[in-house]
Amino acid sequence: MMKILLILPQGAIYRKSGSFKKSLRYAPVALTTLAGLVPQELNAEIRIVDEGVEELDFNTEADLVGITAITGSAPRAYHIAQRFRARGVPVVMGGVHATLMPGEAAKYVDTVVTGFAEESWPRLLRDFKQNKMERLYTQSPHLSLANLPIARRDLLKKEAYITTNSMQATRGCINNCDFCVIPVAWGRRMYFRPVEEVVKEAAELPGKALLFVDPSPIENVEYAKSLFRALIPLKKKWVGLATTKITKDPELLDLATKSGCKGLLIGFESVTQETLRLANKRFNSVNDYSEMVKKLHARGIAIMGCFVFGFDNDDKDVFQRTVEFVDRIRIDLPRYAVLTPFPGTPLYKKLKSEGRILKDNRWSLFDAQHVVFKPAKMTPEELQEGHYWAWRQSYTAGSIFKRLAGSRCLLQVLVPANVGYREYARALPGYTEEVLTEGTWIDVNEPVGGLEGRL
Ligand code: B12
Ligand code: SF4
Repeated sequence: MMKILLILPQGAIYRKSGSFKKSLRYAPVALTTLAGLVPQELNAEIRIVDEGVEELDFNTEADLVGITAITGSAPRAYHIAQRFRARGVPVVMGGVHATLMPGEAAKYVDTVVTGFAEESWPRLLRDFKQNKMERLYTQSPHLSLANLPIARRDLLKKEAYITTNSMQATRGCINNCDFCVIPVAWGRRMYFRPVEEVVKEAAELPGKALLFVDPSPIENVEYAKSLFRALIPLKKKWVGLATTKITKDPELLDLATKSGCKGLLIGFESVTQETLRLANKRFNSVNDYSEMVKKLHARGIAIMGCFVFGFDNDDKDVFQRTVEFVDRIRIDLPRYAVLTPFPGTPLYKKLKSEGRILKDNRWSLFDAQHVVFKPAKMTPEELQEGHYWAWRQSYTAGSIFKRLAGSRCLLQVLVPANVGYREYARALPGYTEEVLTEGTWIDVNEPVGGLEGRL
């Protein structure tokens, strides 16, 4: 019987021993999806290890290892690959970082898979069985998300997550925000699962809660409306991600509410309109933010609001202005990121051409919590300290109380989540470069190209 070991490596902050607690953690989707895609005829034994909730045993028996990685966890992925390959176990890597940097990944693993793998992964496994696995598998030009097998949630440590009912209806995004990886890695287009298949899967999941990991299913309004309409009879409650556009279409918002939407992760990004223009996120309107939040709260929808620090327009006042704004408009769960030039993005190209990337290739630091470039209107240290300050300030008891008292949405989830982020905020400064790079491996002296590093 073929033994397949699928691994989700985590950076130090998010590892089991780190500061990202269960109250913030829901089940990951990539590996359960890949496990579901393993062809039946291979009769394989599959194990999933998420380093966020368990320790990886490097001696685990396996015929083939599959690793997924985002940029911040790529060095950890390479380290893990090196350990298994030293034992003679072949390693395959896929996911966003391998898609952005296939040439780099190929130096550390046997096979690289780029793009969405619904067609290529089963093909790879059949090739492996016949001893003819290739070095690179790319996304099929005819990729379809119809008739897909159901994700193997049964392989997860169920008790380690707030919910294992994570799922998806769409992939990709049509927008083109300057700092975002999604349009670069997967193209500016969306892929859709047939609505009836999504609803069937949702109906069969246990309990009332659902979590959609789609970057923004509402970018195709007609698809989103038909999905929401079809979800209404299930009487489930769901949280997901969406752009600010969701509040601009009253029918869409009403349908989302009726379908059981209880929480949305929204990228507000900045409280300055000019910054949004520079970041190519013009559809966000700062003047509307307060009204938007009121509209969502009035429908019982809580908001995880994401903000980014370090844009060229940001000066040292940006932290205080943002924190005050977040308190004033009552964002239920604020999340701050440091602007990060992920490889391949327009932002990366701009900063690289200006000689402003300070930590190129030090991917462990590319976790959106650490400064890896030279900001325009402050020093890197001021940006890092201001970022830590904003996290701490937004998660003081006073701020949590003010925000939640003003919102009163989904309190059974948001009180523990706020407490979880309070701990996370306090722990963040402890994750220094030394801590983050420990247990990871990448030969930083070796010059690694950007997208030109493709195979
Ligand atoms: C949901 C999500 C989250 C959730 C994760 C919840 C969870 N439990 O899954 C939360 C909100 C917690 C989160 C956090 C973060 N996230 Co996030 N997240 C996403 C999002 C929107 C969806 C991920 C997903 O599940 N997709 C569905 C699966 C099925 O798709 P997939 O992973 O791409 O897998 C497919 C293929 O890539 C391929 N594949 C993947 N792995 C492998 C492995 C093998 C062996 C093979 C063969 C194939 C393969 O096959 C799959 C099927 O086709 C993505 C955007 C995106 N569209 O991917 C961002 C994204 C991955 N996140 C991103 C970032 C930056 C972060 C944070 C660092 C943000 C922050 N500010 O702190 C943190 C890091 C957390 C951590 N643990 O390290 C970036 C990564 C960029 C980069 N280059 O690193 C992305 C791309 C968003 C973006 N716009 O830039 N995230
Ligand atoms: S709207 Fe969100 S997912 Fe789409 S490109 Fe912009 S940041 Fe990325």
